[in-house]
Amino acid sequence: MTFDTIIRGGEICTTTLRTRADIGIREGRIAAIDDRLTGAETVIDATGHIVLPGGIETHAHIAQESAAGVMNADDYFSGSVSAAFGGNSSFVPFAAQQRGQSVGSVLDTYGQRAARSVIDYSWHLIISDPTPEVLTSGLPMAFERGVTSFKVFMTYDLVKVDDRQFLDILTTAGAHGAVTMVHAENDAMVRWMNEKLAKEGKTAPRYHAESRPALAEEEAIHRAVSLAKLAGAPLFVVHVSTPGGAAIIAREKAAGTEVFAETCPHYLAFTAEDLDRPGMEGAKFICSPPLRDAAIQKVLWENIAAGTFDCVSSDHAPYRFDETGKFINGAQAPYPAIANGMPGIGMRLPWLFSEGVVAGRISLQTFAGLSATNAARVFGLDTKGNLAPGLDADIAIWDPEARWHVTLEDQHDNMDYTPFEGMEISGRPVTVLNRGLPVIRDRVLCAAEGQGRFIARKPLARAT
Ligand code: DUC
Ligand code: ZN
Ligand code: ZN
Repeated sequence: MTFDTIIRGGEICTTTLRTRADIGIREGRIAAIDDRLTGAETVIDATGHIVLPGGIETHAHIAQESAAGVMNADDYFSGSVSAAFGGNSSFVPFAAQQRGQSVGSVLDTYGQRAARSVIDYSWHLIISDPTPEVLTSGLPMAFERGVTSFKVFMTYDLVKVDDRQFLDILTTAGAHGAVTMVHAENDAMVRWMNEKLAKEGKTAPRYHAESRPALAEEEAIHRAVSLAKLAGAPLFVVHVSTPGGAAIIAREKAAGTEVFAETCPHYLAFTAEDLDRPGMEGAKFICSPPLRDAAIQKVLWENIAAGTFDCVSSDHAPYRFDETGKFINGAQAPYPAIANGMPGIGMRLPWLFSEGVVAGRISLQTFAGLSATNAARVFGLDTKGNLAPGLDADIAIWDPEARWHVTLEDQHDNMDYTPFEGMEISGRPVTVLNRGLPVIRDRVLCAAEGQGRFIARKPLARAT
């Protein structure tokens, strides 16, 4: 046999290619892309389907304690299964340092947690305690182990770093070609708003949006970019939710600054009005930065189409609608005490395909870039994110004609709600391969627990 598997008759689409051809897979890698390949043990008929690079999810909180110490609802099994049903063949969740913890201990902890994954994985290392030891030996050691991206928070008491610490982290990261990701919101503005709203008795979920104004994000993105420029280090701004933030990214990109960014489906699919659903239902939509309004959605879409955003990421932060998650501080907790985040790892790509490609807002090629190729480039997954001979056979086969309504059961995560419930979606991944092995086939899970492998990533390829 020439190949282990042939994917036959699909329409192959990458950022640079759109053609009808077969893909031959051998020993987990793409061996050939050509017309009418023959000679394989397994043939997957992709007639009428679109064959894309397997999605790479680069913003997900899996088996992670939140900034406030609440454990996510998904472990690496349920999180990776949900990701796979959503068209992803690999993901890069976070490994979060608790203050006082060594980097080695963080990576060991997450190594044990991630051993259950059904798809390949790596981590971005969240740094909350940049001691001299962490900076001089912890981060270089992480880098040696193939963890080539770090993340910092500019807000949240238990994890935030100040500007001086941020500069130190950027400097170390930049020296190694590591990308520093940032949650950019002005901490003092948010605290000041929380106090003001509390005094006015405004503690219902709907006030969450008001408490984290666009100004807080825009100021922090501007500051983060300035710090990164001063340090000469690459920066990735996560979950951009404002036109002002997007404008800063677009301007800096045009000027040649090494800045990257993402936005997330929930900013495009929902608005602050969802926080005002009856009773405590609005708690399901509490995430930070908060949901905004329809006007910003239009601008974010324009920026997606214009290339301001390298990725559209789920920011899957699953907290159940019960006392283990959203209401860990009580069923009527004021909004700042409600667990912060929304689930969506299984919906990122189906939603983006439907509302982006099918609705005519972005091309299929742009979709390939936003779902996988750009993430692979920025985060150093050099064997993934594209369809070409020699690369890992990480492949998602989509049925572009599928029409379906979202239900919780479809998500395959460990949540008790999906914010996307009932939405009509056009297009769906049916089969996902990771290193040539089916993870889901015809929408049935066929991967064994622990089939995923750790990906030792490369540094960002930097312009000279
Ligand atoms: N930031 C994230 O990146 N995810 C969930 C909540 C948050 O504040
Ligand atoms: Zn964040
Ligand atoms: Zn997040």
